Amino acid sequence: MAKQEEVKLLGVWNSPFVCTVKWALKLKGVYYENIEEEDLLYSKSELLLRSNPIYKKVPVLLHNGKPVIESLNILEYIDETWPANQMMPQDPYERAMARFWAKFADEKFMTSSFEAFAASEEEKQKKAQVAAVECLRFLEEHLKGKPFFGGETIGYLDIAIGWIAHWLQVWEEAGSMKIMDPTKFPSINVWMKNFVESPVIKDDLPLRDKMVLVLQENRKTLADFYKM
Ligand SMILES: N[C@@H](CCC(=O)N[C@@H](CS)C(=O)NCC(=O)O)C(=O)O
Repeated sequence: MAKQEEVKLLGVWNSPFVCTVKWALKLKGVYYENIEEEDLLYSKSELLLRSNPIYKKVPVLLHNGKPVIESLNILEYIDETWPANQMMPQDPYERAMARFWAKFADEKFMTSSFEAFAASEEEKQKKAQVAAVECLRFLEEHLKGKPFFGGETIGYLDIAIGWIAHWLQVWEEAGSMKIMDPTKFPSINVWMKNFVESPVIKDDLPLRDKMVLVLQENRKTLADFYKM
């Protein structure tokens, strides 16, 4: 990285979206300054409001002062800006597919699995749990016994949906429910282990027990905030 470059990451310690960006920067060997929001749900910093006035969400990557927002978009920006350890597949069809699965996991799987933890009513929780299991079935089919979605090594899709390997268990525990069944999803099960044990990932995983505790304490607040 050229000396004059300045890279800052605005985030919070327990955000799956923020961690995907941390993993990508680590994979690329990019040094960055980590800046944490203190109370994201109730009071956002001036820097966040200025950098992401539309969504007011983290992560925000500040590259030489210029903000890049939306985690999947940030991952692609990182891949194009620092070409070492290419994350995106070279083939245009494979790239389109990787983007598709990343969006699917974000929009369908994350929403349903988080709702299965947080939803205020039991019926809503159960419905979300069924929807989440269905998503996992599709991901299992897509992975088909490969060590990583990127093939033999971690790629864009692994990073983009890597939160599954760590956060899903946290939501299951905090919500006293189960989505992941290793006997039904053996490839995903192996991938989860491969992913969290990988040298690029393992040092940038928020503490599991701390996350469970925080989620249990704030379940109602989160359900209200996300209108679940
Ligand atoms: N689609 C966004 C989602 C980011 C997101 O939801 N971030 C959460 C933290 S995990 C946030 O900033 N929440 C504050 C809010 O919703 O006001 C992305 O991929 O970057």
